[in-house]
Amino acid sequence: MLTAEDVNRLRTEAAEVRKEAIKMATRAGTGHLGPALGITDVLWTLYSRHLKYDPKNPSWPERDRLILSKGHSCLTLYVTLAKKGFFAEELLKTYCRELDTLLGGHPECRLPGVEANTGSLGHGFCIGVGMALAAKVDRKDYKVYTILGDGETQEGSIWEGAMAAAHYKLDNLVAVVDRNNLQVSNYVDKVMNIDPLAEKWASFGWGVREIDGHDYQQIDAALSAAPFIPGKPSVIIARIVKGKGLPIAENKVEWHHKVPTAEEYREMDKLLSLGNL
Ligand SMILES: Cc1ncc(C[n+]2csc(CCOP(=O)(O)OP(=O)(O)O)c2C)c(N)n1
Ligand SMILES: [Mg+2]
Repeated sequence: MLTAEDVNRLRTEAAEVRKEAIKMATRAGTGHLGPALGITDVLWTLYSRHLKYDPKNPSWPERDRLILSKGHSCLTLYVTLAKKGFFAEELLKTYCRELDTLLGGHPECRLPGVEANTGSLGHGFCIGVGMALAAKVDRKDYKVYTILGDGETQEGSIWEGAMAAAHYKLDNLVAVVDRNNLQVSNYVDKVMNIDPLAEKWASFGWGVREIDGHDYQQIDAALSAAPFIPGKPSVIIARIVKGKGLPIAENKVEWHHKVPTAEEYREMDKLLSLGNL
């Protein structure tokens, strides 16, 4: 259970992560801002309270692993990793602005703290399944967390991975599905309906919880409770608002891959005190 002070701190810090991501996307003129803003609260809670890591030794063998399977949402992952000490915050300025930057439009494991190159949807989650299986084979205690999109679960590979994780009893694996109901150009249920999602995961042998992905108490409680069923992998279906925290972008399909114009930035600056670019 988080104290009111914990919740306030998480909220204030997550707001800073969002601001930085908005600035980075605006400066670069590119980025998947909506998808990245949506997962900020889950990401920040994970890195602040749950993941075991040493930013000075990113390949510490005992560390927990986080795989951003929906790799296009990397803006807020980059900011989170910088704020948690994996690399200098100064590097954030190079995001999609310098040839050979370590901070491209999709995450690469050349960057300290990134566990796998992701962006091709349906793959990161399966890499996470493999890492969780490796922990079992090696008798290691680390946990593997992976964040996937709801549209991403239309990929067949997700269900092969889900089946394998249950088969191998990977109770050290936690998947978070960003249930924002949107994908690239339309609503998920218009493109290809994935409901009933909780029942699907349960029928594949997973423990399932559904939460509000912006409620820190619920995020923290679900992450603390995993594994939900002994011997089974766990999935948290997090109801998320795509674009959360940037009012013009919230729940707007076009903000999947849109960034603020100079005019929009000025408008949002008045509301959010974003500061100079
Ligand atoms: C295999 C593959 N196909 C298509 C794409 C292009 N693509 C990038 S993001 C995206 C939509 C993803 O929707 P969702 O998983 O719901 O993520 P959200 O942005 O809503 O969090 C698509 C189709 C991709 N990255 N990988
Ligand atoms: Mg989605």
